[in-house]
Amino acid sequence: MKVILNHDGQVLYQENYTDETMDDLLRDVVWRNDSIMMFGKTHPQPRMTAWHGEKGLAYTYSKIKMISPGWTPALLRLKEKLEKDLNAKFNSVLVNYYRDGNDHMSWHTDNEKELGKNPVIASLSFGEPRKFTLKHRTDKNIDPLVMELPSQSLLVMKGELQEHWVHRISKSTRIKNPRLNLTFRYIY
Ligand SMILES: O=C(O)CCC(=O)C(=O)O
Repeated sequence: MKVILNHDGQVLYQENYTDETMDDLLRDVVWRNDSIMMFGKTHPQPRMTAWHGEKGLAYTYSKIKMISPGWTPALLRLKEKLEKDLNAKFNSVLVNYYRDGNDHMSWHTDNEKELGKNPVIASLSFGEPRKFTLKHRTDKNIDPLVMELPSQSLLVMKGELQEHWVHRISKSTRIKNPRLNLTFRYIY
């Protein structure tokens, strides 16, 4: 794997990590239908989301509590490959499906307390490449890191990255095709 960033945390990257396809990975995914609160109003999330992993495992973000219905066969295959290749443990995956370029994810960090300190997060992308940006939280002299994540690529975030950096998937209204992203995590 290539080291893309090694300052206040690490980002590793590998193109063509897997042969799994978006169609196979979407099979049996149980979609959620949660709204988020923004400025006192509820809005549908600007993407589709699902939560899989060990059956019954709970994860809360943006005040939304999700309970895992178990692994799908394809997600379990990927989890096992990642564990072997990265020498890490994963018990869950957050599934984000961006229907087109209007769907997005705003600046945030994966720092929920269930993830523990310095989590290893393995992010796999399928379908339309989208722009992923990392921005340092406090040091304005560091340029943001912008990457296009192609289909079947793997990006790993680890070390202190979630403490010091925020990330997002920006809107890109000319994009008409969908993208699937899987972030494998370990929940304590
Ligand atoms: O879709 C992506 O690549 C980013 C997903 C993400 O930021 C997250 O799951 O925390």
